[in-house]
Amino acid sequence: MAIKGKRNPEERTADPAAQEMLIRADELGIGTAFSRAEDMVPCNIGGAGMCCKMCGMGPCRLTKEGQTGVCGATIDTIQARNLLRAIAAGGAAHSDHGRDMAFTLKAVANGEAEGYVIRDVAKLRVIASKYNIPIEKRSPQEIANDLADFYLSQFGQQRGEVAPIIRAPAKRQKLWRDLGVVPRGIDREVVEALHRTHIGDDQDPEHILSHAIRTALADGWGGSMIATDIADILFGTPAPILGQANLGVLKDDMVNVIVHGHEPTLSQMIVAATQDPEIIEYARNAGAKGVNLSGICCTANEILMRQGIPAAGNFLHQELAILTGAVEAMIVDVQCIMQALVDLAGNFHTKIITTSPKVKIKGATHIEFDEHKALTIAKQILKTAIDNFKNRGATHIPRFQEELIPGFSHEYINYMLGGSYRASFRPLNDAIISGRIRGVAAIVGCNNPRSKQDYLHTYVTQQLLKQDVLIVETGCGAIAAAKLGLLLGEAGLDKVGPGLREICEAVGIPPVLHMGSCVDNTRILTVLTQMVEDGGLGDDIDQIPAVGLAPEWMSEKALAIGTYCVASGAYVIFGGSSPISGMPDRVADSDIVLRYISQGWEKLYGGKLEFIQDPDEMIRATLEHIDKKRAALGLVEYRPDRFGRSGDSQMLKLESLPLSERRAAVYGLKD
Ligand code: SF4
Ligand code: MSK
Repeated sequence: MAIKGKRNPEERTADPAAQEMLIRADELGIGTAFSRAEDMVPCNIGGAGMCCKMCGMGPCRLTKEGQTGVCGATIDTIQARNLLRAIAAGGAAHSDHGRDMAFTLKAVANGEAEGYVIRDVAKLRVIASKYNIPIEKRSPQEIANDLADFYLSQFGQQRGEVAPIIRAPAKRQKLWRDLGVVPRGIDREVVEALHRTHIGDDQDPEHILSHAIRTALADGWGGSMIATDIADILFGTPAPILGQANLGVLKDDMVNVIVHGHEPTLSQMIVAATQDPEIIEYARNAGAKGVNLSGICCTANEILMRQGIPAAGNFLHQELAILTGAVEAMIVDVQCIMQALVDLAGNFHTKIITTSPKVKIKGATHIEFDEHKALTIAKQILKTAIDNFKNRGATHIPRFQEELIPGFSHEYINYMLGGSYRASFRPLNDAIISGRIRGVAAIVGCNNPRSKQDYLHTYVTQQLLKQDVLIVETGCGAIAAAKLGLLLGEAGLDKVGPGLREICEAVGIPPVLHMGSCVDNTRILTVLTQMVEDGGLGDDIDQIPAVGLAPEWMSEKALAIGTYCVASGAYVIFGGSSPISGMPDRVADSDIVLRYISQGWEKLYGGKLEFIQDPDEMIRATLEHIDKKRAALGLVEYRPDRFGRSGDSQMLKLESLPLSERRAAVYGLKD
């Protein structure tokens, strides 16, 4: 999507804190992703997926009718190969994170990981039981050791089925088996994806795209699901907790340390180290009141939903946080880390500290993380940040922050709907069946500086809430909603439809549920599966009135997530531009692949992937799909006027009325 000219701050972002920082960036003459997006006109051929650079005979750009690459590759083959490679890269990123989590679990089980303990033994036992790992009369360490070995074996599994797919609805598993897309192990699927897309290999677009499905499934029902399981076992399954979001969480009188990226292993230990008396004393001796930890991107989500550590922002806030001049260190691990950070930090005193053996940035300080001595390394990193406090110059921290309640794991939603003894999704299913809740939308994914930051996320969220659609969110989308105050019960309820409001008030939940980081989209798969199992909404995920949206997507991981959700039966809408849009006005049929992943995949999987730029059209398509699924299930037509006469707020209003008027209000009766 090309941007026409320089935008003013209100056109660049919907977030007032970000607007303030962009004005500061302009005053200081410092570029950001927002300005670079304006300067960088995207290549319309590559952007449409019409360029191939898979071999040295190219790159080949197919811009004329009937044109092929030097090898004879057609436009649909090239687009399918490009999409498969992107999905393979995205799935690899998530799943490699899952593998590292499994190594950490193994080390913790064997007492080799300094500072870590197994926090959720109940979840460990539940997960181990799913794979027939014995749990009776065994210590958590013994069970964890076996589970770690089992999970580690899944990544490189050469034959058979990746184990977590047994957690999908039975009908879906059968469909995948019938279509031959059950993944073996993520390593095998990614290698095969690269092989198939090499010059002279797979050249049937539909065949290529079926491997895209298999690769994405290896991520969603494999590597990513494993990552979420282990993060919960080691660091605790999230439950609601009060947190804050936006740049206002930075503090003038404290050493500000930001963790950014995706892996919870180091950030959890940084959380522990900030509370260590030795570190607090060290910070005081440096003239600060202490260490103020916050997060950016999905590392932020990981520690926000478990410990309530504030989120300084989402993807596009990484540069803006440094522009405050108040950040002593930004500690990064993997994924979504802009190379621009180092140059930007050169204008201030901020140290960019890389920690992953997989990620180095020229000019950054590298302090490599090793889970075997995690606490020691965490303290070393914090001392480096504290030592930098004396170098701080003028600061400019925007005073914007909102409170939020994150932490709605699948387990907690189950509990909150039914209590300890009747944990169930029954009330949610019943609310959908009765039409109080029209349907469910998962709004997930990134920020993209080519669109107005947070606007699409929050606009679509707010409009769907008014239509009684319950929203679950992850990743940067969740932080966008948090910054707007939508992740608080009372704060959000005056903005939602009457039926949804009754449910939120009765259960005591906000209408937007924060379910975690982008790797945690697998929690949504688990929720959908349980909704199927609890009955009344069909016997497979594709029958549930639900839609997934990634309005501001930008990463290859988002494409992998979208594809595994489609393969699981969901309608998925991406905003912004499509990486395989083609240019049908210049090359007829250059949108074959685009049509195939919508109509073709829908015929096979019941789910489809579409790219829609206009937010109102996204909302229309979402509601149309939800209503179509409701009708197919034979549910009552959605009619908001039938609800809104119960719930806490209504009760308070009624209490002030005389009895006769109360009866009239509730039952429409007249004396
Ligand atoms: Fe061109 Fe074919 Fe090589 Fe691609 S694989 S760059 S289309 S010759
Ligand atoms: S961090 S992948 S920008 S959600 Fe998970 Fe945000 Fe997207 Fe990165």
